[in-house]
Amino acid sequence: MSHDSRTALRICPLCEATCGLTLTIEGTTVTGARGDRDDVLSQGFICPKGASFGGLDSDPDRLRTPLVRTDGVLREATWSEAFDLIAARIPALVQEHGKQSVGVVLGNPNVHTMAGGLYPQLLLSTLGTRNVFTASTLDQMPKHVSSGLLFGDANAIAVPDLDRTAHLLLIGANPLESNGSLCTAPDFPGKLKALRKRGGTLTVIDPRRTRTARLADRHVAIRPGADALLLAALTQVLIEEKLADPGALAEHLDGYDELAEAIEDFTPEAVAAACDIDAGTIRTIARELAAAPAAAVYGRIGSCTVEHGTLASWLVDVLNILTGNLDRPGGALFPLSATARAPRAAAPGKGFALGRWASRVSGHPEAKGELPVVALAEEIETPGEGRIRALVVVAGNPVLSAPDGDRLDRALAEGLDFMVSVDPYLNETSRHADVVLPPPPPSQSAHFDFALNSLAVHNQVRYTRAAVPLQDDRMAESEILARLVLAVGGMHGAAPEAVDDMVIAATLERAGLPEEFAAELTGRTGAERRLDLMLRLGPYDLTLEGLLAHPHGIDLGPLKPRVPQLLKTRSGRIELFPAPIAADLPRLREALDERPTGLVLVGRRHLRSNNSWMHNVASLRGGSNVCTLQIHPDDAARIGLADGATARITAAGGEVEAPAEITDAVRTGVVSLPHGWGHSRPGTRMSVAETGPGVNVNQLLDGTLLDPLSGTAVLNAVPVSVAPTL
Ligand SMILES: Nc1nc2c(c(=O)[nH]1)N[C@H]1C(S)=C(S)[C@@H](COP(=O)(O)OP(=O)(O)OC[C@H]3O[C@@H](n4cnc5c(=O)[nH]c(N)nc54)[C@H](O)[C@@H]3O)O[C@H]1N2
Ligand SMILES: Nc1nc2c(c(=O)[nH]1)N[C@H]1C(S)=C(S)[C@@H](COP(=O)(O)OP(=O)(O)OC[C@H]3O[C@@H](n4cnc5c(=O)[nH]c(N)nc54)[C@H](O)[C@@H]3O)O[C@H]1N2
Ligand code: SF4
Ligand SMILES: [Mo]
Repeated sequence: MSHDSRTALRICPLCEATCGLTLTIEGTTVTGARGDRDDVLSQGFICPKGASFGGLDSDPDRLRTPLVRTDGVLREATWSEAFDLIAARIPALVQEHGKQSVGVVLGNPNVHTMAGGLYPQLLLSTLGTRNVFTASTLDQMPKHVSSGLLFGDANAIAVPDLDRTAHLLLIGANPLESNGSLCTAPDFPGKLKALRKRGGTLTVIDPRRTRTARLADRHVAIRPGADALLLAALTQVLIEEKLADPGALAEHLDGYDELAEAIEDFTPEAVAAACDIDAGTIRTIARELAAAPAAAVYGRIGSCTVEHGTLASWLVDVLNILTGNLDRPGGALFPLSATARAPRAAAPGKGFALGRWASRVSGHPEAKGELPVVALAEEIETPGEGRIRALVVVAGNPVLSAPDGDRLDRALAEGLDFMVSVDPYLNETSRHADVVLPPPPPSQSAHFDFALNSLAVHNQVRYTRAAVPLQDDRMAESEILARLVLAVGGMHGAAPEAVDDMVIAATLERAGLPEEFAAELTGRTGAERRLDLMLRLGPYDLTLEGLLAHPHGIDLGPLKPRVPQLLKTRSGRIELFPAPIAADLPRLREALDERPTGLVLVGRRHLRSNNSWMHNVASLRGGSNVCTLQIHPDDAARIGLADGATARITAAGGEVEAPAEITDAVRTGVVSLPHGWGHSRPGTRMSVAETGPGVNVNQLLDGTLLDPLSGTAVLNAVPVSVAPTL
């Protein structure tokens, strides 16, 4: 370390684990990162991505200034030029073509930034558009829908109590690579090992023998897309064999008899062939689940981004409920974050409605106020009233992350009058923008996990201020988004704090508190003052000052039962068998007889990669982090494909070529490609990523396959054909 080096704490924003990092800083550059041993949640854990924080932070390809398109070319511009242009264009478009003419895309990193937790909702309410698309319909929307229907609250998501459970049934998740999702748990691998060590059991359902599966007592290589059938059969066994015992939840349940009747025919024998799992194994899994002193069923990407994603997500909770494990220590519990509204008395709520409106072109029902991302391109391309003419993208790269990127790419290039991207990189999506607004690197940003704290396996709260002062030419992302709200809303030129003051005033009014309360809030920025208010109104009576006094965070204790206070259904009860689910069940019954005749595609994640935007960090590249087609030796032999040879993969949306990686880690009948690759489009500035671009797996999808209840794209269990290239 040189004489001027120092350390600073920073919560890692690179995945859902939210590890506390201790950064080494020389001058204004982050030169190292290690796990913060005193962090109340992560206790020193770090992964290779967190360790590469410095490289990612100081990536020379990060944009330093806004870009503004003049004469067709994106050029560096000042912040005022950028916002002046937005203020000149968007309100005028809305004036002429109406509110629906502006679409909004919110990408995944919004859950990893403080700004993303505070401003997008205001952007949407200011614009008043229904053309809202987020990464959720490429991801967890099925879980929101099933939670909305079961509990009346789309954000009431139970997480497995990893530290106390005795039995974990893990479906379509690979936390050894992903570090966990909808389950914030630093050192997920360590927690799985600890579960085994204390005598607990781990069962993994995955068509691939992943690193997670290799840790398990039992790995079941299910046929992709069949999880809802498996879960229905597990439920059927619990009911038929009288193993169901919801325990304390019994008095809060509605619909048990209807459920029992509806799934009667999903017996292990009936689903076995479709799942390619023998009926005896299914019965054993169900019995073990029921017999465990405490157990949790947990499903993730492989159970969500499939044709029956909502049914599978619902059945995960049904199993937790029927075994008495929902809302019980050691089972699956609802976290209570420090910025959540303080719990209210148990009472009926407003319930959760689906399909309150529909997309203009294909009539896809909304879910949670969103339309499916797969509908974005057609909403830009198809003429008529309500066509999207301007697009605001915040932290999203749908050209790579959503199905049929080529089509979306063309729509963005040819179909828009105006586009704004808030993004640190000039990438496959932002290259189409007329204005790119780059947030500062993470070291120059404060961090608070508004979303992920409500998914954490242990209640806690942490806040880290910027580790490095904001450079002169930079603008904090909170300020960028506040100014964006003002510019699109016809209030350009007002102070960005005005946005925060409005929110604070509205929040105080709702809480029945006097306006003057605002004067008591502390914080250096509007965002901090809002955090302070949320902490004060939250369930733990905290303040920003109090939190700042605990730089490694405050431990708020293990998860506790929250039913019935948490329920917001109209009945005030858990709706075990909601009508939209009942209406979708016949589709699952049809799947009993379906058998794929050819190969199906599934995805995979690599520890040292993250969706589409981390391939530009040289130190994270290489090794197993490559875009190869994994294929079983038997399938490869049948096709005549040699290891390392180029495979051509063809499907409804197009074709791509990738090197074959022959491995029996994928089951027969299944091939796997990772997503987020395909960095070969011109006009981007990702100089490292483009040296080994890989291919875009999502080009194989045409966007027609989706889970109808949630609008979530089918990204797994997609029929493909594979051949060697000549
Ligand atoms: N085939 C297939 N496709 C998938 C998936 C899959 O499993 N298989 N997974 C899906 C899932 S789960 C998800 S969540 C989506 C993700 O879909 P997206 O959110 O569209 O994709 P990301 O690659 O996460 O892109 C995030 C963008 O945010 C930018 N960014 C990074 N940090 C910041 C920041 O601090 N502020 C701002 N404003 N921008 C930032 C990046 O440069 C990038 O442009 O992809 C989905 N696509
Ligand atoms: N290193 C890294 N970490 C990440 C990300 C990343 O890109 N890289 N992305 C982040 C994001 S946005 C998310 S949403 C999370 C996702 O977190 P996870 O859900 O843990 O992500 P995956 O590693 O994609 O695991 C999905 C698993 O499902 C399996 N699968 C595919 N189809 C099926 C099926 O039909 N049935 C079953 N049972 N299994 C199936 C796949 O083989 C794969 O092993 O990870 C987050 N963390
Ligand atoms: S596990 Fe996730 S949060 Fe923790 S260091 Fe790695 S990338 Fe960061
Ligand atoms: Mo995701």
